[in-house]
Amino acid sequence: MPAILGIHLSRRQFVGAGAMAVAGAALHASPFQSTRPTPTAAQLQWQRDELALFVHFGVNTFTDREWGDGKESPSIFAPSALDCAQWARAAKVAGFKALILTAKHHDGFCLWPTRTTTHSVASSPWRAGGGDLVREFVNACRAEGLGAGLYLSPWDRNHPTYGDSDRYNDVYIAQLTELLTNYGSLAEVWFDGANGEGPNGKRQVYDWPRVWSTVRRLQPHAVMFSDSGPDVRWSGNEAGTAGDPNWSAVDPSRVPAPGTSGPGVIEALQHGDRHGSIWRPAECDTSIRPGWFYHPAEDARVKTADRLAQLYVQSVGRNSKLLLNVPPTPQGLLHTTDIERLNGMHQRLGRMFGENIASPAQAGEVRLSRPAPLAWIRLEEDIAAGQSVAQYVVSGHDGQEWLPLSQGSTIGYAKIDAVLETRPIARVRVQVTNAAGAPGEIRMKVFPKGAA
Ligand code: FUL
Repeated sequence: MPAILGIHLSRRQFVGAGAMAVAGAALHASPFQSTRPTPTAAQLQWQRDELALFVHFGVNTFTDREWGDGKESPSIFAPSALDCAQWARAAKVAGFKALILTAKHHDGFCLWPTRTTTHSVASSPWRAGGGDLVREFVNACRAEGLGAGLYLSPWDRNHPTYGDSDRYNDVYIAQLTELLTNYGSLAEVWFDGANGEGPNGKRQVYDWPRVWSTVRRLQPHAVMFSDSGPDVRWSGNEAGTAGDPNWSAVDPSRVPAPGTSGPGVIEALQHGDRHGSIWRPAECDTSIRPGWFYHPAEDARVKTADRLAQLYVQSVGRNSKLLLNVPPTPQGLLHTTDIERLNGMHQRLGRMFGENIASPAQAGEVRLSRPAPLAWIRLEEDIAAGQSVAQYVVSGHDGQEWLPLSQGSTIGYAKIDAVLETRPIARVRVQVTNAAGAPGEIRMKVFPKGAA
């Protein structure tokens, strides 16, 4: 009987083995769930994209504010050189696989010529009122082979029906229907949870079942994001970092959808649930600048390439996805500093993870193509079959003995660990010491020190 639990056992063997000694420690008694949640094809694709670019653009870009009050005149919306192709090109070059645009933010101004309100680009001087920014955006994404997603704020500070629940719900569904039917296939639909109405503000009760069924019906391949799903959940902060551990499954009773209030909800969003019954992975959103919208005063406060590369490790490298906001200027272009930082991030990631020296795994152990001091180890479960690993240890052999390299809890799609050991390593192995289900083979990628 193998003394070490995990990768070199088949699923059947693992389940049959029950509680066995694991590298000297007993496997915690809880029995494996017989059926583990698994991702849909859309959730799998969403996760494999790893990086998406968030684009906050609208009347706030012209008022220098973060939240508009809905009283802005459409006449202020006048980007002088708007070029969605520039946004998509910058995203593509930097390794991003999808973009998500604020089709409508909380101020209610619509970036497409909707029939539901005159508060839209149709009333603006941009393209003499004949423009459709959503159209230009999706076309630009497609031209680069990137996924397109749309953010449609439920909170609407302009529409006169907001707060008259049934009437506004009809308006909201009409807006959603326009976006879901007129612009081809969408990768993601983003429902923001913010509401700043305050105690004396308007009370709107959203019809989420209707919203979700509308998206399912009209865009069956899109994932839906909100604070708590239904397909993708918020990671619980706007810093761009995932929790550790981070389970892709959740217990729906702990994360009422949508909403983030209530005891333990943020923690549940950050960490997911080992025993969760529903696959609902976490998305990490943050902005390259302090604000979500462009402000000239923040031109010197753009995140550095190093920080962005670190965010990749703390999001994608913790079984999540990074949605990085890069807001266009009032010209309608991404700022040159932001593009330079995106390119810098891409170059750093290329240096950090460009050379995998692991040969194909044999029974959880990989031989390195050359002995080297190591910088990073990337572990991956085959999440198409679910997520199982709850605790693992990675060791490296230097030709004489096994040395500890890293240890952690969950793996999921990817877990990236920095290696502190400085001696040259010739072989690397991973041992699973606790699991929620029968773990399949764990892929290991090993990156040497030096280049970064
Ligand atoms: C928040 C919003 O209030 C911000 O303006 C931004 O859109 C962010 C992504 O979500 O809830």
